[in-house]
Amino acid sequence: MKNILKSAVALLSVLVAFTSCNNTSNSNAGALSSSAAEKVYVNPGEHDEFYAFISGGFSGQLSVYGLPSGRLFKVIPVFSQDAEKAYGYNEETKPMLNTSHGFVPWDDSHHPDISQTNGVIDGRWVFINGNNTPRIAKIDLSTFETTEIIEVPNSAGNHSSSFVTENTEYVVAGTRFSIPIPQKDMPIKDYKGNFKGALSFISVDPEHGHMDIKFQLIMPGFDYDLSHPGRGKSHGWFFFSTYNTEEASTLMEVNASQNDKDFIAAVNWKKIEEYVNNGGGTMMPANYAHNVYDESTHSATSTMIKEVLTVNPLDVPGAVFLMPTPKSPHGCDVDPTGEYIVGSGKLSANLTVHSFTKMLAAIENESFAGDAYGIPIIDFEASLAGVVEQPGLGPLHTEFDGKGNAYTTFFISSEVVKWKLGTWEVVDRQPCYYSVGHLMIPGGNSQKPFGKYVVAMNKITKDRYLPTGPEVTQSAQLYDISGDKMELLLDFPTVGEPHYAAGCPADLIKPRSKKLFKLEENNHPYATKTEADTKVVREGKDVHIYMTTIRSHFAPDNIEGIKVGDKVYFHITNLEQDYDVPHGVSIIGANTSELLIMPGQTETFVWEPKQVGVWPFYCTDFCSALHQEMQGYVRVSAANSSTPLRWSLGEDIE
Ligand code: RUQ
Ligand code: CUA
Repeated sequence: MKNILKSAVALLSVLVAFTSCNNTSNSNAGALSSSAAEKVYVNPGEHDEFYAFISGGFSGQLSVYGLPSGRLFKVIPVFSQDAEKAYGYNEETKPMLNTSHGFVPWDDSHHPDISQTNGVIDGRWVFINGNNTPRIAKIDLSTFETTEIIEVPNSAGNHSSSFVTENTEYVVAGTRFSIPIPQKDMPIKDYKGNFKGALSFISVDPEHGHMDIKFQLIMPGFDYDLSHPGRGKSHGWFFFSTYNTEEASTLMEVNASQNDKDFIAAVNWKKIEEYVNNGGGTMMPANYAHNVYDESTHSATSTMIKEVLTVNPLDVPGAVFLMPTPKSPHGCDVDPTGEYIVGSGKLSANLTVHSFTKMLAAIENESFAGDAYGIPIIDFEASLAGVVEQPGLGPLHTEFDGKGNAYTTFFISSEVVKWKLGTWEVVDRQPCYYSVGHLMIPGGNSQKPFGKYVVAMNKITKDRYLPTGPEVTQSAQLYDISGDKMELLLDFPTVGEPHYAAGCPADLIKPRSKKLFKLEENNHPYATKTEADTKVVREGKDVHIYMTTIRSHFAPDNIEGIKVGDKVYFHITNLEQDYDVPHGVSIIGANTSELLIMPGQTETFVWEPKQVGVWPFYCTDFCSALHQEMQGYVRVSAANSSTPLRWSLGEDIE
């Protein structure tokens, strides 16, 4: 035990030493050529060539940037409440954040992935995982809004997620932490052999994108870290990196770093799908939320689902295999041809690359080196395609340019290293500032990457920006990879931790981007489609205000007869039918956020007035030259008063 501790401390101090030495050597900062500036400069009024969807990490959101400029366009609220957009605050979107643990207004979002058709990104949806309270979200890229969130049962730390198969048949979510399945009260020390890890295959309806958990593969109690789908020749398979194959449950930095090799699990999901379609698997009681936002009612609903189909890997022989991979592999990346599976052993000196073809041959020849809980372990040499020797320290993630090159990030030596698939030779390296995690090449997770730029997403910024107190901005860096040598072009700050990103050519999304919601298609139960239909309705202590907005007034704008103790619902429909004319609204003392209502949309907030008086409300979004006139009053009387309920616009309430 003492020895283990000692070696852990030694290892840690090496890691710390590397990190800090890198962070103080700011060697080539400011050494950019003027051509670098030209390469990222987008003329005022012109558009960027690529969209980059960068996750916010612990902000729980997804932000949209342009490349090469690094300009921020939008923060899309996904797992966290956003007062600016009323997401998770208005009545319509609160159900999006419902879970089996109740309303959960935050999460840690890591890996966005864009939907694909025939192995090529199609720009329809982005999927992203919530780690902490396991969820997968879908964002519609015609509205840039979160339209669906499904909770993942039997999971904890939904980290090896959310990656899509070649035709978006599935978005896959693997658990980082193994847990008792089903959950129960038991001693932690009995982890080994008893805790399990669920790998969830969530089907995606090809038309509407509706998500549904098709099955969960219940695997041994390892930690499932990252994953990627097979593509091309390996379509039908999915690969998951694992660590803690030791199945330790305490002092993991030491105890989960004992084994010389952990595994990349190879899952033939086509085979399991067939098994399940033929009635295989065990239906298990569960309780998880499925939240869907309906664009026509502009409202979300949350449904609790009570069972989930589980599959024991031993029941589907030939479907699951383990490929030994040195030293706690983190990234598990598949090249555009589908032949190579790159395992980034965090504590390994080398990068291990497996061959899909050799893996199949090894399975055929039964070149196995034992098993883990009955799952065959493929002989290490049998699936090995090659090794990139000593490329750097602390490899994490790899992306591909589609021209036979791979780019791997190294956290400890703080660099991106370019190497060649097949010959495994390192051909270039560029420093990152600092401690890079993921990197992203637009389309890099598909058969067709757009190998012009790579974005490096860093964990530490230190001296790169003006100081802003103890917390320095988070940041990403853009490199030109169109030539033989990578060239650093740009640093740009990000919202939240730029954990990972997905990118695609702007032309894929731009033409389909929605400009407004058609008023005649608004099916919100409290929609008001003309000013003539506006009204105020009392139902006991609940008061429903059917209000409209159009430049530059609210209808009605004077309301009387509200009483202390009422619960007042402002249902506001924006009658505008022009691009880019939202109106906002809030009222003094409201315990919720503003509303920001898009043209043709209806949204609702609740106000519980606590004081007698005449209280103003106003438009919060500068919408016209007379925006400042866009205001109104609500008269609040005592609970026992007899002030009649009346409302008006353009005339006095008599
Ligand atoms: S993991 S920095 Cu959350 Cu994406 Cu490798
Ligand atoms: Cu409407 Cu400002």
